[in-house]
Amino acid sequence: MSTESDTGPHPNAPATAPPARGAVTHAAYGTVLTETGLGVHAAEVLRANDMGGWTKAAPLLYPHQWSWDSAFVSIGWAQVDVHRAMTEQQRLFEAQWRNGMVPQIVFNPLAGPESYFPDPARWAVEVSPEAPVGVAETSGICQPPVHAIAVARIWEVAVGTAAEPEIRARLRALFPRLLAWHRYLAEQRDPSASGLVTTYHPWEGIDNSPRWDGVLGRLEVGEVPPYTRRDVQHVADAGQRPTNAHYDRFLWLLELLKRYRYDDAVIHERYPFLVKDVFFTSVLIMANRALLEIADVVGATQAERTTIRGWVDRARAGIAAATDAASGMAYDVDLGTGAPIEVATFAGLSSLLDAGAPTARRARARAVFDSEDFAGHPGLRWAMLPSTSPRAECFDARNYWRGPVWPIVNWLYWKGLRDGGDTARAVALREASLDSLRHVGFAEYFDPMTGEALGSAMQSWTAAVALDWLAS
Ligand code: 2M8
Repeated sequence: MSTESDTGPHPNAPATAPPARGAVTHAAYGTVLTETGLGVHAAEVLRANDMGGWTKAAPLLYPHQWSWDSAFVSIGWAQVDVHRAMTEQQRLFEAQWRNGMVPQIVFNPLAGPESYFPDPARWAVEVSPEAPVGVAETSGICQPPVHAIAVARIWEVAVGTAAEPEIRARLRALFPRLLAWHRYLAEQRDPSASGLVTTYHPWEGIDNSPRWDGVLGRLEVGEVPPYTRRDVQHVADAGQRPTNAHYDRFLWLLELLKRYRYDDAVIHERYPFLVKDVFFTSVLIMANRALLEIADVVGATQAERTTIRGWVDRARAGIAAATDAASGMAYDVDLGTGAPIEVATFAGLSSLLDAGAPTARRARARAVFDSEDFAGHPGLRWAMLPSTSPRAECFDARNYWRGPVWPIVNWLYWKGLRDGGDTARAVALREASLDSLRHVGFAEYFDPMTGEALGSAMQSWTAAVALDWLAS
């Protein structure tokens, strides 16, 4: 690795050849970028993955529009072209379901069935009367609701610029859809009004997290039509991806969701993967706080604001109830057993995502964050939050959500720390994150101990958070 100097011939030029447009290997970077170079290359990644109105999550591994990826991506686009940022969200919400759900994947109609598995035929969402008709095809589940957070950030960037009136008008048009999305999560995904969102599938965000091992282990897998995994064709080392046994379970759950016609009421009654998810819920709290900011911009009614505040209060109480007094960790609840899922992952620190959570609860979570169980672990290359505690038995430094650092997760925690007034910790996390990105590039995730880039290269949401951190 060579170090690019700020006083070199061209401030943005890497010491080796610049990454070719479309290059998808981590080695293409082979240099340590300056912050200026980082910004230039991050914008280049977004442009390379831009499909004209929406952005592929990654060049080969993820050739469609993913829900929470696209939210982060629009946070990145806001620093490049605020109009384009807004279009990203509009395109995604065009595929919103009638019940308000924003689908995990909006499929690229031009990509073809060979490009990614499972494809639209496997999801067959037309079995549900709630699925959208006449727009791009979608999958039948959802992902963490980062969208209002993204839209509030777009607004922040647009205020005081020539774009302000146009963005305000577009926000007015999007607001009812954002509200319907949050209502779906508050009502259909929490019929008992516990305050905690129920997730139905590992693909609802944190795919092979050890948080799901217990529930997946209990599943009796029925007949799954034959399938070919595409993901392992794109990631050099299959050991970084979920196992085949996990894939069989993911696909069996999909078969059940289809059998139940993606009907939330039936799913809550009969389905075997029902998890009260503390991370998903805490992102929703952050998103509802952002939605209140947007409500001011678009002149929402008092009744709408009261509803949103009610969702925040109920979710906050849900997280308080899910927090273990001894450890300070928030734990998901497995509705199959009623027991907390006591696995040490970043989700346990979810109270830090809610800037309005009680100070004592945040202080406990912050102490765990700084401890050797997480960002204070002495073996870490950078003091960032790994996906699973390096001290946990299930920790695996190179396997997907079982240990690696994910920049987008650190961005969420950075925002939660900053908004909650933990300024010094937020500044340190931003600096560590930018330094890691200068070394690692725009990898999907990286080894927390060595800093080795893993997963896909040119991952859109990684480039996006780099752009936002640089601007913040
Ligand atoms: C990963 O998940 C997809 C399925 O949604 C996959 O492995 O094929 C996860 O990291 C998920 O959170 C992310 O949204 C998606 C696209 O980046 O990739």
